[in-house]
Amino acid sequence: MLKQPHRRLNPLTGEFVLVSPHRTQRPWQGRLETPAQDRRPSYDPGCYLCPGNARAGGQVNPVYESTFAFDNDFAALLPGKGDSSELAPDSLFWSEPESGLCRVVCFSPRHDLSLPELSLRELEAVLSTWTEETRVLSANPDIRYVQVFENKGEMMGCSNPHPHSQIWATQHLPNEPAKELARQRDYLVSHGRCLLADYLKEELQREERLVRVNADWVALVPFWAAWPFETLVLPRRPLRTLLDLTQDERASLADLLKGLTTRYDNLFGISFPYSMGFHQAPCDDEPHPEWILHLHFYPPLLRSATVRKFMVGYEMLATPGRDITPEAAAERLREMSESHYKAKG
Ligand code: H2U
Ligand code: ZN
Repeated sequence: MLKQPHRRLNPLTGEFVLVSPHRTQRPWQGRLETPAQDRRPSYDPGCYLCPGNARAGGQVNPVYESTFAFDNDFAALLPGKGDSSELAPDSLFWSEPESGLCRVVCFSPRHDLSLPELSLRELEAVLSTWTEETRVLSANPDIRYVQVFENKGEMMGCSNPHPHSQIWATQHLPNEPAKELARQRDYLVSHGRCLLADYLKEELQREERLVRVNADWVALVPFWAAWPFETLVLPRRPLRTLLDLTQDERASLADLLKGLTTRYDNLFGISFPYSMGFHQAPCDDEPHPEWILHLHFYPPLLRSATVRKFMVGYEMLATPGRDITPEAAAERLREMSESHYKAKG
């Protein structure tokens, strides 16, 4: 076990993370605070996202029975190409129009069920909806990137407890996928192989950072994780986007996500907050042989349901850091049961 402070490189972004294992207060020795129990009704008449209710913009939701997708009533982007007459890509004052579409995807009519509490069939329906949304958005000639993500929990600034995700599709490649594109491209050019395929192969041999695997997918704590319980989900086959999954791969991804998110909830006995999302290849009509589809989970919690990690100070001004090692975090998640704490009462 590495005990000395060191830095690790994130090959997907080219950025370092500082690891200080000698500072580790082993997190399971910390007090387990009693979490606020979230007991929600299965239907909330005041919820903007429940079936049959009116949304904030006045539209009325259908009485949906599975997933439900709609245009965000307060979209951050507008469709079309934008008006560039007032904006200039000018050296120190660069500005240019950004256009796109924002969608909201409710996971289920149930107000009280988050991803780990859905059945495998319901989880598959969520994956199918994300896939169909990706299909339509990426066929739009004005769209170059489709970002599917879920922002979960009050701690992450999620505005509505009804389980839902968002999709923002944009004219330009956003920052994070742009870094990943450049790094994956460089790796393909210099090695003749995919960065994430090589990485997965190595992690499957080393085993120490694996959390949950099945026939088609692997969830692990990446070697370069910055968030305490960050995970990366990788396909065993080189898939580029959600459109490449077979029905079997969708079913096995549902299985993997249910297992992983159940472990997250069981870690501190709460509905575990996080931001998660898919990084798919850009939809710019290029083949993208460098790209491997993957999912990032970025949870903010560190030691208990109420002790979170703050990315502040040195991390904002210099380099993100962590105490608990990625290997220790993976071990903690591996130890977790996959029977959900709520089901146990
Ligand atoms: P969060 O994922 O941060 O909770 O955001 C929920 C989104 O749902 C948010 O982008 C949208 C908000 O604009 N929304 C609607 O489109 N209609 C509503 O009636 C409520 C929320
Ligand atoms: Zn609701």
